[in-house]
Amino acid sequence: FTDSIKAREPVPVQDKHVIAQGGDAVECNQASEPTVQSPVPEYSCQRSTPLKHHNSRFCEAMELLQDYAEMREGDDNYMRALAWRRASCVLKSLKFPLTNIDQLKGAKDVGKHVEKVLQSILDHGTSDEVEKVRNDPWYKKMKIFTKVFGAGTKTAQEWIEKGWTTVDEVRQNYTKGDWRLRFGLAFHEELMELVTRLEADNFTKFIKHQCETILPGISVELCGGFKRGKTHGHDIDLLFTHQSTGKEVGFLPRLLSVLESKNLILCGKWNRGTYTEEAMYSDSKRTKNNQLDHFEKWIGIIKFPKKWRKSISEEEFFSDENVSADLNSYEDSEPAKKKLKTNELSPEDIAAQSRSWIARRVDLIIAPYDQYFYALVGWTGSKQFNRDIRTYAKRTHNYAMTSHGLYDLTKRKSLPAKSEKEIFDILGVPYFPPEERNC
Ligand code: DCT
Ligand code: MG
Repeated sequence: FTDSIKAREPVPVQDKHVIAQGGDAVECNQASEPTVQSPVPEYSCQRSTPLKHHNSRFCEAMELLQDYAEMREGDDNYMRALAWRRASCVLKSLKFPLTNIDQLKGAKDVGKHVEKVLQSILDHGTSDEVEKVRNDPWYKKMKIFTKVFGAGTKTAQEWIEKGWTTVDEVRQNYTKGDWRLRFGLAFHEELMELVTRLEADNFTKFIKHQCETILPGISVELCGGFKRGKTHGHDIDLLFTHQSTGKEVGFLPRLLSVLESKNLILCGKWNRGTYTEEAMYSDSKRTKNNQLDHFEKWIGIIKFPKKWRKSISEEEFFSDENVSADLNSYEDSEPAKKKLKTNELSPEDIAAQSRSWIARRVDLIIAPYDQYFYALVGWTGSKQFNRDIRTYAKRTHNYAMTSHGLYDLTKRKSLPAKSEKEIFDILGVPYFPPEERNC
């Protein structure tokens, strides 16, 4: 089955001078430059935000300031980061390139500080504030270190305090860390190479094929940035469900053992689902073990045979022998095989081997069908879209929204949905397809 949603019908052009889409509007008369029509819908989830837009240079600058604020501790910085992101989202949803600050009159989330930065970029092509951050040695190091799989801002800060400036230096000196960091450091360069859409499609196809024997009827959906139309991403997010709620129980361990038997798993962690009724209304806060939600999931690194980088014929693709043959060429090499079995081979040793695969970050998430469409919205993102639609739900309706569902906090009841469109309808938000949720 598929999520049977048709793309939102384009809003007809009401007047040759006004282009309106999903509540966001641009006044565009011949005599003057276009301006946003007031009021701009307050929440980014009420506006269409395409991947390609007209204001990249402004958004890049504001998101750099957001990034910088996010790396620094404290509530003030958290709020600052959010403010830069919100302003950037407004610019992303404009249907015209900004050429004059007055065009933003009436736009929400564009305060004096934002205006100052934008004005500077309009006047000089750059902003001193942005360039100062861009060249800040601390920021540069944080930027490098927080890209390592498993390293958050705290770990990155710790490495900077040790005086390390490159990932190589960390690799040579850092002996602590969980499995994520050990593999993240060893395979850093490879994991920094973005996953292509073709690789993501090939992997999805491969998984779907395995599912046919493991659990017929299970649905597999490629989510995250790829679902929003991105051609590259830092990982692959696959969401699974089964229309008969309950059938999905026990599926993930079976899929993992198939992947294991084909020697496709480099490392990873399986997390049991921790969902309880209470999680439904306990807002969108992170779970105890710092997970985004309570779904059963596997987070890890898969060994992608290099041939998955290209288009592959059906026959070649689904021949199991081909997948294992590729990997066996590595596994058979002695003493690697023996060492692997006895766990003597370190992540660094594995990375240094000549191999026919590359490391790719993969998340596998299981959603029971009665929570599925909320999970689909959540795992499609973007992160900011989720933030905004959840804030909107709370402030406008007193609903708690998570990837598990929508809960009416006043009436104390949950609001189930049978499609993504229904979720938007319940909330009174115009339906935007994933490609327009790139805020
Ligand atoms: N998500 C979220 N909050 C976060 C992180 C993620 O709501 N803090 C949601 C939104 C997208 C989805 O989970 C997948 O997350 P990522 O893979 O981190 O993001 P992405 O949009 O898929 O980006 P990329 O293409 O780089 O993987
Ligand atoms: Mg992703």
